[in-house]
Amino acid sequence: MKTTHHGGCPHDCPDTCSMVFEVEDGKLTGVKGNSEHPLTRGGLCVKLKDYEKRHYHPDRLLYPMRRSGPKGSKQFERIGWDEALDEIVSRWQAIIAEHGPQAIVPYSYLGNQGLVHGLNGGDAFFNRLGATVTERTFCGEGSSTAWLLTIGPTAGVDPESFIHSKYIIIWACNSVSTNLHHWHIVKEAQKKGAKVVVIDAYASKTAKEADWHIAPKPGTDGALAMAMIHTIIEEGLLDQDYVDNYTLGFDELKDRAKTRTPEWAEAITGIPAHTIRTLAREYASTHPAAIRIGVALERHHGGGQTVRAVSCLPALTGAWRHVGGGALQFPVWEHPYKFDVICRPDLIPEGTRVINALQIGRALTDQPPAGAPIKSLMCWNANPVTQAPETDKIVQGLLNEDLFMVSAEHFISDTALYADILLPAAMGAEMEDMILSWGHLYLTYNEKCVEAPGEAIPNNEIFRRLAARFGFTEENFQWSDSECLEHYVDWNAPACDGIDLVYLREHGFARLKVGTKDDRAPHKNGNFPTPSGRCQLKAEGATNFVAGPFRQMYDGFQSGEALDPLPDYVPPREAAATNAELADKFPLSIILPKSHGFLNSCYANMEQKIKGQGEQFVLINALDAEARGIHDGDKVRVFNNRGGFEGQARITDDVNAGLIVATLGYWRQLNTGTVNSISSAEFSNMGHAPSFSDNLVQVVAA
Ligand SMILES: Nc1nc2c(c(=O)[nH]1)N[C@H]1C(S)=C(S)[C@@H](COP(=O)(O)OP(=O)(O)OC[C@H]3O[C@@H](n4cnc5c(=O)[nH]c(N)nc54)[C@H](O)[C@@H]3O)O[C@H]1N2
Ligand SMILES: Nc1nc2c(c(=O)[nH]1)N[C@H]1C(S)=C(S)[C@@H](COP(=O)(O)OP(=O)(O)OC[C@H]3O[C@@H](n4cnc5c(=O)[nH]c(N)nc54)[C@H](O)[C@@H]3O)O[C@H]1N2
Ligand code: SF4
Ligand SMILES: [Mo]
Repeated sequence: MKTTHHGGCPHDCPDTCSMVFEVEDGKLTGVKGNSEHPLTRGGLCVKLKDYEKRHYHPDRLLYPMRRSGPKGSKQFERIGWDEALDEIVSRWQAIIAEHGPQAIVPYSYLGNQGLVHGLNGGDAFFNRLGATVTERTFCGEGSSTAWLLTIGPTAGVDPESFIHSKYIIIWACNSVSTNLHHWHIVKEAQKKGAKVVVIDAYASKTAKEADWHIAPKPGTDGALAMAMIHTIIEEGLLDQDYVDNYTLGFDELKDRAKTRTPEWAEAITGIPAHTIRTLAREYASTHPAAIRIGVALERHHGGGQTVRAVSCLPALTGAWRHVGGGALQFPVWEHPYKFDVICRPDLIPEGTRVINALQIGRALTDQPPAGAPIKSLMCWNANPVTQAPETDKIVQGLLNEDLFMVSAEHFISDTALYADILLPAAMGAEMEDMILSWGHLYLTYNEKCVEAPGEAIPNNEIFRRLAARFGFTEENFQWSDSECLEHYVDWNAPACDGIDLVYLREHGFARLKVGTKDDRAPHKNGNFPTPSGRCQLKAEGATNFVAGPFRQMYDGFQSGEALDPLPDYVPPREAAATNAELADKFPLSIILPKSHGFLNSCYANMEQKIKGQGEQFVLINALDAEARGIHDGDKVRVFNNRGGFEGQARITDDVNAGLIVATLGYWRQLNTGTVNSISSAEFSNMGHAPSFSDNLVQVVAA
């Protein structure tokens, strides 16, 4: 007999689709999008539409394993759970006795977005253990720092309210691939007459469907935004009343913007001055106007400042006055999750050191952190060998015989490959959870409806068992998954009015009580949740900090380093225009965005998904290809001082001369290097954000 159950897509994707699991004879036999969900609308994406195949994939990790050959040889032998956990505990106890608990480093990210089994599942455990704190700034922390300084922790425009917008700017977001269920709404608005402008460094799938594609050089969007500010002020396109009543620092911003002319920006961005003026005029005079701020906007040296400049625009024009006007960053700010209960930062011993996940390669090799040597790494919900920068260093570090490495995984990923102990983790339909969304305003429930195959268990059970072996008695480690859900959400918050677990179990999802898409205009009358209550065009006395709902929740990092109180253009670290010496050797800029057919590195090990996505390709302009004797379809090598990878050249006008594009996710064990072999682990200038879009390379025929 077939039964259906409510699911939530656990992947790191803003859409957090509400799904329907179909179960027959105790097995997951199909998945569908929930047709009642206003965003999911009955459809999933190409990655998830046959999610059951991932559950029962022949390569799925089913049993605990111990390494039986050299590190990285992929030789493992099956062991039992007790044996695996006993070995982990005895190795850790020995390490703690000799070096202290900070010699142990946890490493996780959003591979699973569940409140219980996701990002923070292991934090409470490792905090209690006294392990090193790993700061997670993969995604959105620079943008969040900028947003908090300017707008405050608010969702901004409801993604659903875009249906009312008449002017939509999608800024550095490839929605067709990465935010599909928002794109449907944008398309509908377009049909109703909205103009859709996509600002993307190359002609992405989304840019191709826009009414207007504007392609600045990567990392120069800050100059474009500043020139828009200049034009809006100089041409009197302001909503002076809104500016006077609801913003802070206008005179100073006006002063700053005086010299940031469209002509100045043309020289930096490559966008003609008259185009910038047209964009500014259209944007300021068409209401409602909404800006979707893509995560990619932060991924270069000046990323934070760029997001600040962009975040000022809707206040200058009064776009916030209208339903469907303003800017959208992460709606997760309005979700009432209790991260302090989930992560238990209160358990972190005072003075515990912090290392950053993006710089794990350096920490394991040439730049070890002060204090205890790193003797053990436990990785779950993350695959840094494929996803983190400077991967050659990470691999070098993981090959160290002296590093005791544990991986909890679904597959033997590029990272799990180097583990000493592998732990099989349960997947979507095999565990109860609520899935957070950073892309909409719904709570999403996921029912456990099948047993995990083999001996796989959910992450939270792994940490419960470890905590029991260490004798940890905190209540977090005693709660069942259902009890965790009771404690992890602030059910008494106004946003949860009328919503509880009983409701969620019955309906699968619930919209937070934060207004409706047809009436929500949260900053119509200012009401910005900033210290001043105003949109802070100027943030007096601001210092750099790491903001972000997904970071480890602790207050340890405040760099103290003063930030420019005003937004401005901050040039890329690696670009022909700003680093001539480096560009001499490595003349091409490269951007490394998401693949349409993979979810970060997930699915890039499944034959059908690789077939759909195609092999690793390198988009290159005819001018650059000709200059290097490269023909369409040739195998090319892309490299710089940090490393290299290979891909198939696709000669195309989709990229301008001087820029190449290669998408992310392909597995290193199935390819020659990956895109992150060349990327830099340097932070961008706010929130310790990554700089994946700020790299120079050379390309040659392989
Ligand atoms: N070049 C480049 N690099 C990038 C980016 C980019 O745009 N360009 N983007 C960055 C961004 S935005 C992000 S968010 C990061 C993402 O970086 P990661 O989070 O490391 O990416 P994933 O490939 O999704 O890795 C998640 C891993 O967790 C495993 N997993 C999934 N669910 C579970 C579970 O329930 N339990 C356990 N134990 N394991 C599970 C999956 O099998 C997978 O191997 O990558 C960053 N890296
Ligand atoms: N199919 C698919 N969907 C995903 C993911 C995935 O891996 N695959 N990953 C999920 C995750 S973790 C995240 S964070 C989101 C990210 O979603 P997006 O923010 O859409 O991320 P990207 O695709 O990396 O980048 C978006 C666009 O920004 C452009 N871009 C890069 N640098 C610049 C720049 O300096 N200026 C401008 N103007 N454009 C630039 C790229 O060319 C790209 O087309 O997607 C999520 N959804
Ligand atoms: S990956 Fe994103 S679009 Fe695809 S099913 Fe999951 S939440 Fe929906
Ligand atoms: Mo991300």
